[in-house]
Amino acid sequence: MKHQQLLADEVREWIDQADRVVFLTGAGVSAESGIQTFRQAHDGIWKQYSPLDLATKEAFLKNPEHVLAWYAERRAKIELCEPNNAHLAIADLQSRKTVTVVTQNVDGLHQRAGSQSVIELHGNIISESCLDCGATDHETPHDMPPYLRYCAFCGGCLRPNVVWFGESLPEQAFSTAVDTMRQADLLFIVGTSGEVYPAAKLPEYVDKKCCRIVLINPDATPHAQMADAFFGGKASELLPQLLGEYA
Ligand code: BJW
Ligand code: ZN
Repeated sequence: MKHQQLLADEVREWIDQADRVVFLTGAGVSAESGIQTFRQAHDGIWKQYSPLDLATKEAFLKNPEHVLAWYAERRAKIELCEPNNAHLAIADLQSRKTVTVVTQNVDGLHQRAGSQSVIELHGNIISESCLDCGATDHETPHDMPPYLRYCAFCGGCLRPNVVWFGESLPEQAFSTAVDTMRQADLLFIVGTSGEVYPAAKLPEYVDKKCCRIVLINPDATPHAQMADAFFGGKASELLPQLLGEYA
């Protein structure tokens, strides 16, 4: 097995050679900003709560106040968090490469770090959508009160603009993500357990003849099988080292 330093030099060469660099990111990229991941053994959200009680349409219809209160609390925490060096290193690479971020995160931290091309696969926790007509341009009060409010266009219930289990991903976002993968010269998979579909399937769309895949995660995930290089560690330490500017 290659020493991690040799491998890092090789990845830097891959970056130099690449035009289009794509990042598929998950909760781990925001972990060091203080945002809880979902599936980690000790402190993952789904170790504390059942996804069926909070992240499904059925849960929302059964007890909207409970679901809204949980989202209001998470949103308030996220607003206090700042992008970390992983988000910043990715944004910084834009000055040298065509960079697209395909993220499962709903926290908006890539955009706050300055990334300009961000595809949000699972929506955004800051906005709301209408359960009936899907409209997303609502005047959401800043503190997002945890009681039901209604759509100004059709009167339907407003809900967090995120993708719950059993719901389809936003069509446009997913098809753009597939195209982005197909055109990638280099793909970094960062901070995702690779357990949630269809997001986890996206790396399968890269052109394996010309696109290399680099995995960054403290643990080897199922994506390790298709990766050309695996770096076991934290995104906020590894990405600045690999991408250059923050070393
Ligand atoms: C670090 C780190 C550091 C820590 N640095 N790394 C095929 C097979 C099996 C099941 C399915 C399938 N296709 C569909 C399904 C069902 C389901 C699914 O995937 N279930 C599996 C869990 C079994 N998928 C869906 O339901 C999806 N919809 C769908 O398929 O629609 C079609 C359909 C329509 C109608 C009927 C049926 C199907 C929708 C999925 C929506 C996911 N939603 C959530 C919640 C979003 C809103 C919210 O935030 O409240 O999205 S769940 C949660 O998981 C969230 C995340 O985006 C997503 C992915 O999690 P992520 O980002 O990978 O986080 P973790 O916690 O899992 O991992 C963190 C990683 O970071 C770990 O690996 C750590 O090691 C690492 N890490 N610190 C770097 N410092
Ligand atoms: Zn509506």
